[in-house]
Amino acid sequence: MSSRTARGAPHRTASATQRGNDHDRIGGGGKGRVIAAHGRHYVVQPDNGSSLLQCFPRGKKSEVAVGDRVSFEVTSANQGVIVAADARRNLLFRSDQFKSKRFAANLDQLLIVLATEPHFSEDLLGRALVAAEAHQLEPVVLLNKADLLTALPLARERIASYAALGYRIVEVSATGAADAAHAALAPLLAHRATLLLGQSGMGKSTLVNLLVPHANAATRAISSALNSGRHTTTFTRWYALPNGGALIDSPGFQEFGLYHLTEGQLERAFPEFRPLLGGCRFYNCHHLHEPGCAILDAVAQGRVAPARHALYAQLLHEASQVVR
Ligand SMILES: Nc1nc2c(ncn2[C@@H]2O[C@H](COP(=O)(O)OP(=O)(O)OP(=O)(O)O)[C@@H](O)[C@H]2O)c(=O)[nH]1
Ligand SMILES: [Mg+2]
Ligand SMILES: [Zn+2]
Repeated sequence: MSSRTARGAPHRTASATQRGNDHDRIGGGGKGRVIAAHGRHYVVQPDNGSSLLQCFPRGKKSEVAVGDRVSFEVTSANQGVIVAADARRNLLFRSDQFKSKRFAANLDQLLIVLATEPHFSEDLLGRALVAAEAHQLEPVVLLNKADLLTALPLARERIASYAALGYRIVEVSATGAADAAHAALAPLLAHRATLLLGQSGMGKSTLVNLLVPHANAATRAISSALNSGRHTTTFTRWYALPNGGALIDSPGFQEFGLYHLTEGQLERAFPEFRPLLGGCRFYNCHHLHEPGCAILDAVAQGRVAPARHALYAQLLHEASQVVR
């Protein structure tokens, strides 16, 4: 632990700052959590309950993510510098050939938010599930807006195959049956850090407002959001849950590159492939065109869905575009 506050930085404990008001703490320091990030500008919530700090990282080592635990020094009433970041348990990010984008760190669970309307992308659902598997996060698929009855049967039908793969599916209506949605979700979220992930307009921020008192996250009707050409939520934000745990809201996404995953990680991220791995004729089988491939056989026999194999092949193709 002490190594994390090294680099010769003066470091006072949180309890030392707790005694004074916000102005007295200038020059002091403490530990806290990064709850929002806008470029190199971070919002840190101090552990001792004092007010939020607008922080920059010290120096150039700015690889800080929402969810990171950090040590800070206070420079003015509501500003500070991040002097060190603790090692993180995990970091969820997406990537393509050119760049990577961090979602959040220190997560336990991924709540993949779908809705009856607007139509959700099955490609993005598949990618989010692969990301959860590869980053060892517990995935939960949430179908929101179950009150929109005309669209409900089709949405259920499109999700059914994921339940058959063993994924947990929860159906709620955040606005139409708010109490029931709260009752279904609160036990699932307690004592865990859960990232809400999904396309724009699925209801992520509406769920945050349901589950986090005083969150006041902006939400917007889809039509006006689409007309403006922007997502309602524009940055990732970490909210502490009243009974322990945290809920992390994120902007809707339209693409989910997983260029950073290796072939080995990819094949193991498909739970229906796992019992078949090792059954291929060639030990280094890519499961694309090889004779005697256990996975291609399973596709041919209808035991693995062609769309799932196609997603695997596409992700492998994308990952091979990167210079390793
Ligand atoms: N009918 C219905 N509408 C809902 C439900 N949940 C959310 N909505 C509406 O869906 C719209 C979009 O909700 P948001 O919470 O802003 O969606 P979001 O996923 O946060 O969107 P981005 O921030 O753009 O990613 C709002 O008008 C909500 O009121 C629901 O259960 N039923
Ligand atoms: Mg939102
Ligand atoms: Zn194979």
